[in-house]
Amino acid sequence: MKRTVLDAIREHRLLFDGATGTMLASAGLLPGEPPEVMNERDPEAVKALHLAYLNAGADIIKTNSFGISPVRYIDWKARLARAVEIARTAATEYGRECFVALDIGPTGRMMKPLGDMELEEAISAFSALAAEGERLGCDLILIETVNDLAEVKAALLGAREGSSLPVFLTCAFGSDGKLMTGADPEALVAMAEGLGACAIGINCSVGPDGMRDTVARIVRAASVPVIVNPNAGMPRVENGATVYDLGASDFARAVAELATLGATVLGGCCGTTPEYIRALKEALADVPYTLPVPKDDTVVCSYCRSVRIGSEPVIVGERINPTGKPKLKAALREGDMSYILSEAVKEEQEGAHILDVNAGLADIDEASTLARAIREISGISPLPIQIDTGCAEALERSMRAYIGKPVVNSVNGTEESMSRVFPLVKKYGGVLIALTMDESGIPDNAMGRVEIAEKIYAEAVKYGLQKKDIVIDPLTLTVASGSENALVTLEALRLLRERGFKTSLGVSNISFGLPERDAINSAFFTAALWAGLDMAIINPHSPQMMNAYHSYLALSGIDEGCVSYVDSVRAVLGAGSEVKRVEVNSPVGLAYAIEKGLCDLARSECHALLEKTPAMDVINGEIIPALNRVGDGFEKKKIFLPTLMRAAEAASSAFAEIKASAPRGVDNGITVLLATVKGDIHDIGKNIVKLMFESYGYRVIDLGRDVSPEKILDTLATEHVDILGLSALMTTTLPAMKETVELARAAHPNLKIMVGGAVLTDTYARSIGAGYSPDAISAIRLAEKFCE
Ligand code: B1M
Repeated sequence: MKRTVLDAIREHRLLFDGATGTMLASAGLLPGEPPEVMNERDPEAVKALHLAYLNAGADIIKTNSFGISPVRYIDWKARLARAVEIARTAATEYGRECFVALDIGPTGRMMKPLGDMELEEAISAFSALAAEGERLGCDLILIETVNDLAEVKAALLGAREGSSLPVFLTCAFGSDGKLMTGADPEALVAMAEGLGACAIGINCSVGPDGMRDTVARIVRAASVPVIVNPNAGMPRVENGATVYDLGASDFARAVAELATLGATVLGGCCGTTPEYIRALKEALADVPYTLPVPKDDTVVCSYCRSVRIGSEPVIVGERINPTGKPKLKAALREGDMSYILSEAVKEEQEGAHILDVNAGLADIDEASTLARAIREISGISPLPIQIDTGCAEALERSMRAYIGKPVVNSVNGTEESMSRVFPLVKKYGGVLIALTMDESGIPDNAMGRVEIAEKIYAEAVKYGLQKKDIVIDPLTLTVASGSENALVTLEALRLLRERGFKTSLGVSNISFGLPERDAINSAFFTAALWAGLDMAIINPHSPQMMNAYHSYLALSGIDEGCVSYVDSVRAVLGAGSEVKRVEVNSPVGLAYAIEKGLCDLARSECHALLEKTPAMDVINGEIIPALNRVGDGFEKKKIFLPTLMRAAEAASSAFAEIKASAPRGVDNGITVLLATVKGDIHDIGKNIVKLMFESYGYRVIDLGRDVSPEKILDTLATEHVDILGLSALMTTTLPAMKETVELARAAHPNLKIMVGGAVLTDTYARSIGAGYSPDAISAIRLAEKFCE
């Protein structure tokens, strides 16, 4: 029987082939054409390329199908069949052991919330491709060049649902070592391994030299083989053609160095040729082959942040749980996400590392409420989520939709619970909290709880789960109902730690039914931390709890130089034993709401402000500075695209309030045509300028954003326009502005033209023959001057 690619990998290093698109260009692929057209136009050329790579030393060839997808082509099945047939024929002609990888690229559409692609739509597309690839005889699936963690999830889930082939994954990391949506290598590995990827790595991007750190981090995190398929250096455009600076031998030397870090499957991407793969094979001859070492790290992640459990204790915020919280209950019943979102933001500010989310109310649809709450919270908070539910449907829906690797709260030692929860964790990935109770209840002694932990673990292994993905909660019973209760839990923590388990506790249960709960909670919390607690589910708004936490970090030597302790000091003792809060980042205000992406809060704060502040002051004093701070954070890679988008949405919500309250001026008979130029989707500034024009009595024709010069010229031809106003926010869209101004000027020599937007200067505006206004009010002044 033929060996599988996974058998082969266990025995020797495997090489992928190199570029397809850049190679096919020399065989007749025209600029701008997708490489898959060559499967129809010249199948022999594609087969010759596969054979050239195999003869150069490649063990795995990629089908020429990167762009083939149900999302792009109605006849995708026929196209895919052609691509696979050519690769299979080449493999047969080659005659020696080699593997055909079904090459799957991104769908080409952005996933929600960055674009309009629903997760389920993407999953079905990937699933259909994988099923067809398996049917056509591929040996493995390679998902490559994906740079959004949401698409990685859709692709892996789809590939696993559609086929039983081994799934390999390579992502296009930026030079900052992150995916476009902010995921670091640890987050990618955590999520992808959880979703069953058999090998994980990096392709395309910055060339082998710029990948070193990212590869080292993937190798440190991954238990599965690591793949490295780089470009032949950073692409550059020279005389209209894309060129790559690394020659074959330099490329081979650089990739061989990455092999010494522990990468096991190597090959090339754009700009590499069979010569590069041959050189790589030679360069690797002396590099010893090592298989990946299984890692013991317990890691969860959100779309952009990973959290390691076990190195130092982590805080799980418990506030988004309706038990005993009437306001949250009301918010869940009414679907009021703004309250839930502000709680999430506050917990993050207070120092939580993970957010527990529970929507368990008897009289609501828990499955859809929980999934919605998790989706919305993930949109504004970078913290990983702990999905807290006892409802099977709610758990599956939330795990399926969550972009990242969640904590799953919880399973217990009953047959019913384990058989319900383990398959879901195996399918979707997650770190599971296991409660030490079973059909006989909660043992009253520490050893009894440890035995249940061992039983749960033994059963989990049967489902293919690993110890690192199970965190044991030895349970906290209130000390009010049994004087031994705290001691039993603390002893269980110690015993569990000795047996190599990571642990979690819902700490506040210890004080149930007692007054001054924080006093008992914080004392117990400290003791639990010293007993080895890894994950504490607590109320991060409690200064006593957070002080206990930071004191522990300082006293245990984790917080070197007490830096985090000093930073965290936020509570001072007042008269008697009363603890007074010193507010940090008070969670109010329009600017705050925009920066945190809280749309409802932005709207209500803006509404309140407008009662006492002129609209222009609200815009200039709150909205623009907040957006500038967000833009700054984005530029410095402190925040990522989804957060930027949420902030923009919140700013637009505020702006809608301003618009609704703005009086329309008396018609002055002058018409302004406004547009944001082609390629640019920033329109908040343009909308402010529009509002200003309207309130001064101008008639405005607003063509919106990303507007082509042709559309502007058509409108100028059909409408009477006195002033053309163009906006652009990016250096990359300045050429479109120049082109539009030149065409408009040529067609209408007397037209008044003004331009604006953050990247523009007076000098640039003048150089393209337009007037410049730095802000909305100066746009009015300039228009007045134009019309004098
Ligand atoms: Co993006 N974005 N963004 N963005 N975004 C910038 C512009 C950026 C500077 C952020 C950064 O990196 N620091 C950067 C551009 C870098 C550059 O080229 N130099 C950037 C980038 C890179 C991007 C993406 C490429 C990110 C990505 O996908 N990787 C992407 C671009 C997609 C595209 O356009 N093809 C992108 C996307 C987005 C969002 C969709 C998330 C969102 C826009 C939502 C929307 O507009 N509906 C967004 C936002 C919000 C910003 C920042 C944070 C804020 C822009 C803004 O609204 N400012 C921005 C950083 C920043 O500027 N600080 C940034 C407030 C607004 C009132 O100011 O538009 O300047 P402004 O308008 C002022 C004046 O300039 C003037 O009056 C207004 C009021 O005073 N004015 C005119 C404007 N137009 C005028 C026209 C006139 C007269 C005056 O006459 C006609």
